[in-house]
Amino acid sequence: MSTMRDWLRSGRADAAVTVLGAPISRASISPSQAWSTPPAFRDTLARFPTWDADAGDIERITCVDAGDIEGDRADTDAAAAHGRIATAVTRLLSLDTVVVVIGGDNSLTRPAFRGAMAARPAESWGLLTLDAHHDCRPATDGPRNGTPVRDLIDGGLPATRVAQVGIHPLGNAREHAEWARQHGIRIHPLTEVRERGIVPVVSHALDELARAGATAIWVDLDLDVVDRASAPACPASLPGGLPAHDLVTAARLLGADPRVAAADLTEVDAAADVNGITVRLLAATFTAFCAGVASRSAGRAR
Ligand SMILES: [Mn+2]
Repeated sequence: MSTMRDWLRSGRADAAVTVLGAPISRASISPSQAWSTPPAFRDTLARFPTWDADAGDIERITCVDAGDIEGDRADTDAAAAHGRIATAVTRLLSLDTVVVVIGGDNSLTRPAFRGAMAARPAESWGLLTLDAHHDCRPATDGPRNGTPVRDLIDGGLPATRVAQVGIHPLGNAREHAEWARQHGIRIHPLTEVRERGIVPVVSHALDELARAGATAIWVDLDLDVVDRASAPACPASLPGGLPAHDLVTAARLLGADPRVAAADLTEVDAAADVNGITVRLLAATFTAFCAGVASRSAGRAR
């Protein structure tokens, strides 16, 4: 076994990491074929080794591919697929494994997070996003890829248990940014990341969530946080976004933190990619996250 694709295929039932594909795009505000991404992601893992020079051997831990939920292409909206995502996440997180959901558009974060809460109700769940956007639009037309954070807060998640890293200065309407700030979301804009560096900012955000009482953290990695030159397949990525290496570094750091129980990687539309740039970034981000999980205390690795 030498590539991440082989590692994913080597699946064991009691794996440290479980991958779930969520091929949905009906809830995307911008036209998207994000349903095409999970299979492209798996193929691209063949380009990545199971050894991370910064974090060590990923094969110290095992992985299982739980496959894809049935997507939303045959449906008129994402509602039924959202239900399938919640059910699948609840089932998988009932086991002692770190779940990684591969989207699909960012609307999946709401049902996935709710599924996590149902699986482990004794935990106080927190949400850490790397996203150019607050995703705090009102769900006037139902849950979309721009509404999950507001949906979760309106549904009872304390806003102080939400931290957002990489908010782009040109990515949000004023009223949505004000909603986020007024409700108490911990906001770390791109400019702060540039000044302080990605590692101090992500570490700070994790500590803020812990201080707010979070005992388990869901990480939402919306790849549109990254500069459009490195994430051309994300419908809403912008010029001047996060450098690709900052996302990879953040993923490794987050994977290594035992408070992080699950993650999603969203908003990549593989059908719109340019020379594999975005799907390879997706695969690299996943690989770094797994390297982080592998570097957790030896007692938990298996
Ligand atoms: Mn988003």
